[in-house]
Amino acid sequence: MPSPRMPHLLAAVLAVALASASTACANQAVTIPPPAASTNASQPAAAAPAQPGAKVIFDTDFGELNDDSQALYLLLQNGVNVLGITTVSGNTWASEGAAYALRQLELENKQSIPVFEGASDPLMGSRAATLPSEAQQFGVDSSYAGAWSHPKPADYQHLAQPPYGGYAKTAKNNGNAVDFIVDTIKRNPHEVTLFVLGPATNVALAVKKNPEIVPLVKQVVYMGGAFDVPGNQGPAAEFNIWFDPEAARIAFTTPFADQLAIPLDVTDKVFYGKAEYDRITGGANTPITQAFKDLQAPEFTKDPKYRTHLWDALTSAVFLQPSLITGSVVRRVTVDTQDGVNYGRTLGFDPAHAPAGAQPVRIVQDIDIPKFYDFFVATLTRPLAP
Ligand SMILES: [Ca+2]
Repeated sequence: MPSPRMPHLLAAVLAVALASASTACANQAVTIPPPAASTNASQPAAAAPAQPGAKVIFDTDFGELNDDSQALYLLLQNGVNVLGITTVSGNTWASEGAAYALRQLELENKQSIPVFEGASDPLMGSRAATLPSEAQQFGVDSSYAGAWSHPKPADYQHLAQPPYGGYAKTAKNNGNAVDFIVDTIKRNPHEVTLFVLGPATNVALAVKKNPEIVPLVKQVVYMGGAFDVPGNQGPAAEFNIWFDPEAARIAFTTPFADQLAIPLDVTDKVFYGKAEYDRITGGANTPITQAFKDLQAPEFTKDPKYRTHLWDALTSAVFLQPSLITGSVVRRVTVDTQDGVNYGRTLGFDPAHAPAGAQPVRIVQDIDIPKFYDFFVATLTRPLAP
């Protein structure tokens, strides 16, 4: 769905990248992990975080104490070395995400972590104007459209409402998010895990502009997709993929050495409600637990039966504690980018019968939910990590 609203910079970058990337990508020497069978063995969660000091780039459509925010708390509270945060439009505008991320880093005394504002529109441009048509023709749920539900702010310091606690004193980094991803991976070859917690626009631009980074990425971890369950933005697509299907297709079909997806197949099974909220807020006050009280209490006061999912938070949890995974499967993955009812559907194929280009991705299907919540609550109720 091309759109005249595609920003000139993005268009230029993509045009240059697309012209050179296909052959460059094909020349990369990449180790593809062998297909693995489903696993269902339940293992006890380790007591200590598995990834202290791990290097992460956190690519995100960040909101105030939303699932991206909770995912960041989990990483930082467990000693992960977050090298930088790159924002992308999805649930929020990229500019809003930058403001919210800066504010949270200030709350955690982590102002040294740089925040880069990334792509404001999908590769093929905004579809905000055609949402009614998508809803009418394809059953897309247009009642929720993330960033497209409200006007884009003038910039990250002029949101419709200031962030919780006010605007951060720290400014965003004025560099380019895509260049930051590229440069950081080159400076830390085979060491960086790329978290993709929103639409994959920044990642797609990075691998198309600089395909030489592909074999240097240690791992890509996605929240996204719906393989054997319905979408949450209509019958076929999960929101992150639906927002920028072309970017998701580029990302999933890039021959990264190691790709891990946490899709709706597992996140649909994990509910967060007042019982979990009470566990987090029932103990000593910390800046984190106070934020939960200030931002979530009104929802539970209004409706004690309110519940939601934790999406991105599960992504951080299984990265930190892989033993939480009790069921997963490797499939070769691509994304349907044909205009129609399946626009944005993630397609996972038997590795032995997959179309050309689809890459192996480990898809998480089940986690140990009680152990996840023990880990989630323990992490979020500890004093702030130094
Ligand atoms: Ca997200």
